[in-house]
Parts: sequence; C-alpha cells; structure tokens
Amino acid sequence: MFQNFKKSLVGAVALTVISTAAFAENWRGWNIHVDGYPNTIAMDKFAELLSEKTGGEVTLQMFHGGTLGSQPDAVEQVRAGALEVGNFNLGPIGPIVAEANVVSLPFVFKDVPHMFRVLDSEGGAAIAAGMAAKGLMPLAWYDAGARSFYNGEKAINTPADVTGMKVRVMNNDLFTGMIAELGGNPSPMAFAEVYQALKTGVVDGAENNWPSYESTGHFEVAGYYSLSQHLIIPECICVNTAAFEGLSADMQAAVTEAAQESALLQRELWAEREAASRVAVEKAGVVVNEVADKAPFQAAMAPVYEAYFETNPGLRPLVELIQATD
Ligand code: GTR
Repeated sequence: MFQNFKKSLVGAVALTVISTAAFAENWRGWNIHVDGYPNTIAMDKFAELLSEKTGGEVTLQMFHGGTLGSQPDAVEQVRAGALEVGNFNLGPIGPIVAEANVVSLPFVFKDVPHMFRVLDSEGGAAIAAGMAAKGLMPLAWYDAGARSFYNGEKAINTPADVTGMKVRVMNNDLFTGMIAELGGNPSPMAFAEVYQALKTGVVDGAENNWPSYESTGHFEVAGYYSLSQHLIIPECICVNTAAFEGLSADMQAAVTEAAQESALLQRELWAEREAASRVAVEKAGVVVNEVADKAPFQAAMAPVYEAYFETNPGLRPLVELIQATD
C-alpha cells in the first residue's frame, strides 16, 4: 500500500515535470544596444522577472548588440513569430503600423512627460491596438529621450545649416521627408553602419539621443551636437501577438507585470544615463549648442504633416488628440 502510494507520488511528480516542460515557452529577444545601456539592463531584468513571475513557464533569452540583425529585420521576425520579443523604437515600426507612426511626426510631442501622458491615455491605446493587430503587442513603453542633430562640421542653429548636408535617418518616409524639407539629403541606413558612414564621409551627420550618440562612439567622428530635439519617439517591449495571446490569462498578466516593472527600471536608468552621456561627450570635446529658435524647424515640417494626412486621412483625430493633450 505504502509502496503503491510512493509509486503514484513519483508518477505524479514526473507528470508535473513533464507537463511544465511541455508548456514552457522559451522566448528569444532582440535588442540593438550594448552592455551597460539602460535598455540592455532593463531587458535582462525583464527576462529575470519573466521567469520569476511565471514560475518558469515563460523564459526569455536575450540577444543584445543587434546580433540577430538590423531593427527593420527584427521587427519582421517578431511579427512572423521567428522571434518572440523585441525592444523596438517606434520609428522603424511606423511604416508597418499607421497608428504607431504618429509618434514619429517631428515635434509632435512637447517633451518626454507629454509623450508618456499620451501613451498612458486613449492615444496610447489606439497606438497599441494598431501594433497588436500587426503582430507586435506592446507590453510597456521605454524612454528614448529626444533626438537631436549631430555632424562633424558645424553647429546647427537654423534649417539653412542642414541644407546640402547628407544626414543618416532610420528607415521611415517621415524621416526622409523631414531632412528633405530642411534642404538636406536623407540617407536611411541601419544603426550598425552609421559609425563607419560618419567616419568615411558617406554621411555628414545623423541624429539621435544622448545615450546612443555616446554609446556608439558617434561623438568621436561627429563632434557637433545641436539640441534640435525634433523627434521624441518611445520604445516598446514588444511581443509577438500570437505568442502572447496563446498564454493563459494568468500568464499574460504575469508577463505584462514583468514588462511594466522592467520599464520603470529603464526610465530610471535612462534619466541617469542621459545626463552621464552628455557629461562624457562634453568632456571628450564635443561642442554642444542649444537651438535658440526651433520655430523655423517646426514650420518647415508642415509638408511632412500634409503628406502624412494625405496617406492616412483617418489619423488626423489621433494627431489632434496628441496635440490637445496637456
Ligand atoms: C536609438 C534606438 C534604437 C535605434 C537607433 C537608430 O536611439 O534606441 O532602437 O532605433 O536609435 O537610430 O537606429
């Protein structure tokens, strides 16, 4: 009798182990950034929290430094389910998800807190729904600060300073339009190629936030950083929609909670790194200038907005909602 009990206990334990293993989801995640970057640390934290909160039913192996490919490729891989997770900037998602492209309109947000207020409201829900419908379920938003212009020749103060300049942008027609309207030559290019392109003069300049300008070493080959702050684009922890929806409600809640906690950490680390990156590059000799009057840059963007509304007439209310959000 005791023997039988022992046998069935062993059987039950073995069954549990098998069933847990059978249902365990082993996800793979993409991140473009290097070790020590806020997003890298926060995505590792996400992986850790995921195991903890799901009791090991969902695990995540992170691949940092863009080792699994460029961002546009990784976005497609997550959509297709070849990868389950990505820490994406919404810039390269815009061409796929019209609603998500509103955040890539130049000067659409007043500042980062404004962006988060929008994301936490109706506007954010519309963007998230659009993304989920295209296979990219955003579980939390990361801070990516504001993007400004940099180049190796001169301080940029007016649109005329951009005229004739070859400027690298992320893949998105809004960004090529933005540079063209300033009189420059836009050059869409993968992030990993920008350092060499700046160094060899394939492009004259680029644009990014403080931490990316610093962590990539772009400041070494493009020593003028001009605070145009023309783009404020959020980033996401995005999960393949089908993979997320295939989880039980409890597991979905645990995964979402892990993502939200990771985002809280990322935003804290981001604030520290933004300040530290600026100090570091200034110490290395970078010339930083405020752009005293941003109005001419904003005015030059009118055709970019018009072209956007022409292609997406239904999204005018979303843009107006953003602009009306305090
Ligand atoms: C960074 C962003 C990356 C990537 C990069 C770029 O700020 O975090 O995801 O979009 O910019 O310029 O390609």
